[in-house]
Amino acid sequence: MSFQTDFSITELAERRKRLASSLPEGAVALIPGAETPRGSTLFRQFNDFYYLCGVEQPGCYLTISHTGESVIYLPEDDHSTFSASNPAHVTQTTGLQAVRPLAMLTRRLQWLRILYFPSREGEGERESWDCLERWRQATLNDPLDKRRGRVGQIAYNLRAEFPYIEIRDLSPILDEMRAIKSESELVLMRRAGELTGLAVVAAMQATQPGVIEYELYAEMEYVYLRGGARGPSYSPIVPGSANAGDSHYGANNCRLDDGDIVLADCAPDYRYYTSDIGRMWPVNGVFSEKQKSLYNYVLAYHQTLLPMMRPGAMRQDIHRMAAETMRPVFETWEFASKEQRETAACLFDFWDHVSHGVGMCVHDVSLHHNRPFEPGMVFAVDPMAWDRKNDTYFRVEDTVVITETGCEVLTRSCPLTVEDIEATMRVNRPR
Ligand SMILES: [Mn+2]
Repeated sequence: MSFQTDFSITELAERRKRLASSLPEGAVALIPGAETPRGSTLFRQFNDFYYLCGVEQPGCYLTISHTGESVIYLPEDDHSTFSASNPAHVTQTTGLQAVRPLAMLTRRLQWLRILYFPSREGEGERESWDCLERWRQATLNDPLDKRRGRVGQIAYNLRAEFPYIEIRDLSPILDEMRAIKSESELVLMRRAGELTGLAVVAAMQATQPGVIEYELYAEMEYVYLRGGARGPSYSPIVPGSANAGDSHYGANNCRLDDGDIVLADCAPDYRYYTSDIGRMWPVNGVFSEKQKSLYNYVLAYHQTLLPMMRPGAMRQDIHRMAAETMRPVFETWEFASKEQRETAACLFDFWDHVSHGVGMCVHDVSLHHNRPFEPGMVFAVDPMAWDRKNDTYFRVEDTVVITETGCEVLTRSCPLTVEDIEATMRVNRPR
């Protein structure tokens, strides 16, 4: 496929127009697309590029001038559906104003004074901006490697080749735009959220003592693929009790035993959009009293946070208000032990209940951290009782979108309460 079908060409044109209106006179934005895949993997476009024009073809560039003119530069590759030798086909399909061969791009740049270019690395398969930053730092610090990533390398080359062009950061403009999801983006995010929840249901129903963590992941991936997703949007995290404290555990190769609890943190890449979830359930299908008391407490915290998600709310106020609401609940809660009570107390000081943004990648831009919530912002609500000292860990994570009046939970297809989880696990359980 060369061109997406999920957004109208009018909506894509409006995005480009909005970007153009953020540029000063005479400036041009340059957005690089993803390169040709190195292995036998399906090509996946960079998110920013896809967001602005929907073209899925390796090695392309997009320019948007402050007047709104958008031009796509295509590598000269006659195997492609989209080809610079058939400009009418490209412009009619995409709504872009012009198509040119890639060789003409440097000529276009020569005359520029101000160029807007992303500082963020392009997000591709299973990639979020934060993991890309870590990768870029690691390779740059390696004295014999020094790679910068595709986008970083292009920026470096532009500075070397056109030292007189002032290069400004395009990423904050794109972050602003991508942080607020349109209705057509939310259609995809609802489906991504639904698949995320249904996949956890499948994993719950396949759980029994003796199962290996990766078997549960396999159940989830099956649901993604059956549902039309290309696979997971990040490396799946399916730790049993022994590994639950490691929030980025990914080996998924340990056996789950009677009495253990298991966490699933996994979501699909569904037509360039994703979701995020964290659910925990008992391997034997029934929460012990001890597990139940802490799980229910974290759930109560979660259910205190959700109604506070509405337009105009501020993250730090919500953290404070939730702590105030939960303080008297905590005082009278019957915890199973002193250690458990200490673990639960961690929630008051946890700083990330209203967590990262979610969108085209699982750790999407997070503009809701320090400004009032707006309709269309999507993020994870993820209260966590995480006690390294006592080696216990409980969390309940959902992805929500802010609406005009409150919020909508995108991952609500996944059971949440002890009763619903246990009832889910009784269905089709192998005996
Ligand atoms: Mn998360």
